Amino acid sequence: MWKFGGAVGVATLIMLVCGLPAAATTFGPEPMLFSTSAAIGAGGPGEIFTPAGPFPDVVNAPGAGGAPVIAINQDLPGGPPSNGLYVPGAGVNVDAFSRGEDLADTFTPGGHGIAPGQQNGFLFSVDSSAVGAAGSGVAGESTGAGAAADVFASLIKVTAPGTVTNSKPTLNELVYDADGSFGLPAIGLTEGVDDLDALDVIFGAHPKAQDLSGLKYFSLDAASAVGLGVSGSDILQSPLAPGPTFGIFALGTDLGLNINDDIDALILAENGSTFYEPAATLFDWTDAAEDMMLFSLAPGSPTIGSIDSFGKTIGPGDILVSLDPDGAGGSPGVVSVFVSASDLGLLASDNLNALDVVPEPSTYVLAAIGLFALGWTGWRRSRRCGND
Ligand SMILES: [Ca+2]
Ligand SMILES: [Ca+2]
Ligand SMILES: [Ca+2]
Ligand SMILES: [Ca+2]
Repeated sequence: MWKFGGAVGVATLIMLVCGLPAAATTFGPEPMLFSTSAAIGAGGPGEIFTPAGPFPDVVNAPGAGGAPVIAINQDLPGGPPSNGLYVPGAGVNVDAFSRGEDLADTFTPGGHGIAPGQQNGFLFSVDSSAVGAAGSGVAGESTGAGAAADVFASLIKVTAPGTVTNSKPTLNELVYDADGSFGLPAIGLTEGVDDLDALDVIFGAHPKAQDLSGLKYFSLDAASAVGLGVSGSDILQSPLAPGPTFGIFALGTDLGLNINDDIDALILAENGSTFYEPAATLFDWTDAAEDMMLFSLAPGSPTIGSIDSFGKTIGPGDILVSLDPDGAGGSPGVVSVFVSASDLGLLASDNLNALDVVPEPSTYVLAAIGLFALGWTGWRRSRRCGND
């Protein structure tokens, strides 16, 4: 199943062993799924795409890549068992997506979701109006052709409610580029035209990295949701068993959101039950008895501008969490800011519209060395760093 050896593996290893060029990222090519806000060549805004690298898999390749291809279909006439979200209709926009494996315990058995004080890479995109904090990666791209089709990373540690450390000197950096400039992993989108609006990246050594067949979790934009009788604030899921259409994982109103809110980005570490089990307190999810679900809201959502339980004003660039001491069957959860826009190097007016979390890059490096050890053994016989 794994097809990540060969040229990409060697290129990654050159970066690891020979040192990173100034413009390169500490996040290498990884299995990546995304959606867009409008149709691209391969399909509409309800499809989940993957960059078309030199290999038939879901890994974004360094440098200029080919046009994206559909990885997971919005709808498939005839129904399961094929790979799809099973959302009917033309023009539907999926605006948040996760396979439910974001730092789930299948990657680190015994640990589930983000632990207190644990540093992780938050990967995100913004919309075409975002500016970014001065000196940040978003600011660098937004002054040019636009940051909306790019993916940025912050290195974030959340120690306690409202206590957040970002160890990126520029707060965020460009890690996956729309057209693969700077030798970064390419997404295959057009700068200044496309807007990447949903993101799911799983580190290559994760057992689900190339697995597109499991349950998928997602949200629709407000207009699409109304047309299908749900809310843009609902988290939906692909069918649990062969069936005609999607199901509901969590109602926005159960999360403590307004029915007119619109979730536009999603991180989910689902604990394997396939039902939503809300955390009662921050980090409650680490025992895998609950799910870790983090999300953002779209501009215009009624909850934007309200004050959370920690005294913070909720904005469209914030990463939010719903905490529910009563559990899913009791009163609605309470929405709070988990990581604020300013902690990510965004302005309070910027909109974050795609989101994921991955282990910090040092974890990648160790695993990548093991992963590519075989290819390296052969490659090193004929080459030396700097001799090409
Ligand atoms: Ca979309
Ligand atoms: Ca975007
Ligand atoms: Ca939504
Ligand atoms: Ca948002």
